[in-house]
Amino acid sequence: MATREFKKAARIILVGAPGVGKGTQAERLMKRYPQLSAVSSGDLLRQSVRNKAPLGQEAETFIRAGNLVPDDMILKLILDELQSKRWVSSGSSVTDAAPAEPSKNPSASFILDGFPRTAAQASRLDSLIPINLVVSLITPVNIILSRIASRWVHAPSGRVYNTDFNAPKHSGKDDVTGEPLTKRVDDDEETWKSRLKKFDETSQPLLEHYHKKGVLWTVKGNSSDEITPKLFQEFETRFA
Ligand code: G5P
Ligand code: MG
Repeated sequence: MATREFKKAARIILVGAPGVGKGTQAERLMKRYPQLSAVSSGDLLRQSVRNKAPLGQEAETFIRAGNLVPDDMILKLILDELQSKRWVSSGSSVTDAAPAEPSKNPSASFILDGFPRTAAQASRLDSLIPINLVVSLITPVNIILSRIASRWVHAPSGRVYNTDFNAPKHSGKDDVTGEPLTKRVDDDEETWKSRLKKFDETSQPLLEHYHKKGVLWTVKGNSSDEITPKLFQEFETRFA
């Protein structure tokens, strides 16, 4: 795939139901636009669980139950990550009244996958850095459900596979490291339904928050392959 360059800094959030393809689209966008990097709040949490960090141990109960982890917990994790990537300055806190002027340099472009998840988290993020595009990804839930049982992940990197859609080159093995693939603890049908219920409860106020700011854009499709070209087209218009 040919790569493309941004002319403006893109600060993007991906919002969508569990399994809609946020991680899949983030990966495709990073391949097309090498200036982009992505942070997935779910990957950060799972890494913290794997490392047996105190925050991860607390978060695990919420993740296993398909609930959202408390705002303070996720905000601390995200703030640390944004600061370590220098996307926000190290002096920033989530209580700052107004964010510092963000870099206009296209190399300061990023995607947040799965954060913020609630209007309260969005307000806290506003106090750190202004987002200039919120992508709401929509696929019918009956289509998404069929994907969940076929998902396999390489836990250390967060790379995602699917035995029907994006199979690894060698069955059960990560393409890059050859290490074994595993299932996510929250990928059984019951837990997925709880995650979906949470999404239904929290996403409308979240999207409304960004609609009011004029940065919300919605894209629909029955598959990731249908959505990707629409995303690329929109990114061309806005940032390239
Ligand atoms: P996560 O990790 O953010 P979810 O539930 O939001 O989890 P998830 O499951 O990671 O989202 P996704 O990234 O939207 O889904 O989807 P994906 O991985 O790209 O695609 C799903 C599968 O379908 C893959 O196997 C992929 O290959 C396949 N696929 C993609 N497209 C297609 C297609 O077109 N066709 C087919 N057949 N297959 C396809 O959050 C996890 C937990 O962390 C906590 C919560 O507890 C949450 O439940 N958390 C937070 N808590 C509070 N606040 C936050 N901000 C939090 N963020 C995370
Ligand atoms: Mg994901």
